[in-house]
Amino acid sequence: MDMTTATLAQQQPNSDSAARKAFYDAIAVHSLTPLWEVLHALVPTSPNTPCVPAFWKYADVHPYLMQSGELITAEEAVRRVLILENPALRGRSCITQSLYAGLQVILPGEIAPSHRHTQSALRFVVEGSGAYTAVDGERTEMKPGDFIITPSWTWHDHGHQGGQPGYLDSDAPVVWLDGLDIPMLQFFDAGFAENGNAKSQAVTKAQGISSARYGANMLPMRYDAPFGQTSPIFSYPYERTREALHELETHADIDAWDGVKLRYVNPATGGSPMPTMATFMQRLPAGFSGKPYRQTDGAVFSVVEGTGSVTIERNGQISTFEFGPRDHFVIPSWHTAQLHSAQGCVLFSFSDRPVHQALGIHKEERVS
Ligand code: GTQ
Repeated sequence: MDMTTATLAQQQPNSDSAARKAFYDAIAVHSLTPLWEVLHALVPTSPNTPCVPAFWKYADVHPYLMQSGELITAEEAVRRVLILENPALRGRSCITQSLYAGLQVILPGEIAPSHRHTQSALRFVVEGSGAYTAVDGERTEMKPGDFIITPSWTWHDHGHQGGQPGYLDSDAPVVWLDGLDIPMLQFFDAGFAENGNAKSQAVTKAQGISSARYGANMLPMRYDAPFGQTSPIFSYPYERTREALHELETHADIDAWDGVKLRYVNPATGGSPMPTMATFMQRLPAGFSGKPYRQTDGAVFSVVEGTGSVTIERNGQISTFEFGPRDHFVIPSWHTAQLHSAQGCVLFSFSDRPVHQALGIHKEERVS
């Protein structure tokens, strides 16, 4: 040991805060920063999301959706959407750190022009009839409660046929919830997009062909995975989901946390419909008082039918939202949630669970 090392080893560290501050300032010039000041925040003892629980009552949001229709056309806006922005993450266009949600409005006669992007999208139809979405040459009707997918990098446009033959009664705006993995792709810096050269893409397939080919609990003899890891079924009609949940509520055990809850699947894999987002539909029977649970995947809810309430707790902070049809709310990561319904209700939800599962970091805790 030479003298210099010996001297250094024996010295007490200079814990003077002014000395440390001077040191931090000196290293900052070299794009360096001390881990020890941020270690606890970087590696928390449990998930410590900046997101907060939030609630969007449809009666409050609806007038603004309609006003947006007076301010801008779907064509000029490209997508006329009011983003559901987490109140703790204003300016970041996201509802959780990894998910985007918004309410899109289309008026009779309008077209939201064709484009494609690497972000995956889900549509959950909130109200109205007469609209369609087109994906990869096939159109599907949008009816309330339907869950529809736009796979990554597929051309898609939306239109409202109200006023046209066969759609004379559909004179009201159609509103749906958009759920996209925008923040995730932003995080990975992996977003690409292109505009189509026609407002509406050419219809090249019969309506219902995907559902016949992939959605009848059967698959083609030589399955071709037309959308890669994404489900080949791009519309999951509410009619069938509702019927399944109703049967289960009547004839099967009710889960003490979830009521009757099913997950949507990619029929070819049994996995989630999209690689980045899982979707769920659940029915809470009348008189349901759910037990508390928490999970690492923050989840966005759209109320389909009925009424109820959700209590969300984290570190002693409690929020309670009384919900009814077309209301939306978010339960952030690792917040303890409890669902209640006196009357009975149906809830759609989506989260980034498949990503947690792919990374082996998904965690769920069900409190008895
Ligand atoms: O419908 O393609 O809410 O590209 C945000 C981005 C909807 C869409 C959104 C989009 C879309």
